[in-house]
Amino acid sequence: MRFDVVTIFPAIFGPVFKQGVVGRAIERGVIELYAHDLRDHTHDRHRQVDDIPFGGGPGMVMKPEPVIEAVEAIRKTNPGPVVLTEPWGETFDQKMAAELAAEPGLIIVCGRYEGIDDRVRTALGAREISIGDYVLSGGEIPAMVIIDATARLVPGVVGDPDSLTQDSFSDETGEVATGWPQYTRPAEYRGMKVPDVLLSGDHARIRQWRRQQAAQRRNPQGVKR
Ligand code: J9N
Repeated sequence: MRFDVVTIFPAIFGPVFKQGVVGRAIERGVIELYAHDLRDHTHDRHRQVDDIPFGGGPGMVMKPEPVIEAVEAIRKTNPGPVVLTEPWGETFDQKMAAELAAEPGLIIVCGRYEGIDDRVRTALGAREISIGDYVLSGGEIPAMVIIDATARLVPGVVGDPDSLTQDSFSDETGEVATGWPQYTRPAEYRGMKVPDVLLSGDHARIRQWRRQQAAQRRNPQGVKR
């Protein structure tokens, strides 16, 4: 799967995705990630990517031409949908990550300022996506969230396929959250002991304990549902 990002800060994507699971997947060629400088698609001396809003009001709006031209160039090699990161978009979740992971590619435009000229959305048939109800100063962090969550669902990105068959609650995407308390060595730390059952070797009891703990975590007040 190929990811292309259009941003005024392309340099910040390099270090973030050099690390970890996604970084290794890029090294292995399972996914590709390219960050494009929006300013490379301007035509004026000042490389201006924003302008004042028609109708007045505070802040600046991202100009349509550089974004549309950048995406048109990227589309020649990336057949995926176009996503605009905006605080008012559809809320990103695991289900959306799974939908996007089924695409051959994804093109993400990082918003800045008060928004992107709405002709970008209409001209490109783009989808607006939010990562949650809070206002960030730009779409770069949302783009990273979308890329990370989506890339992990691309076959071959997450190494251990065992994590998908574990007896834990996995949602419709196959992504796993165990939901039970985890412990590792040492078995006792500052007088705090790992629950005996986990050291017992009795796998039926362990499974039962984990199920009960996970249920309690999801519903700590014990509300009847
Ligand atoms: N969820 C979310 C996105 C944002 C953005 S995108 C561009 C500016 C702010 N804030 N919150």
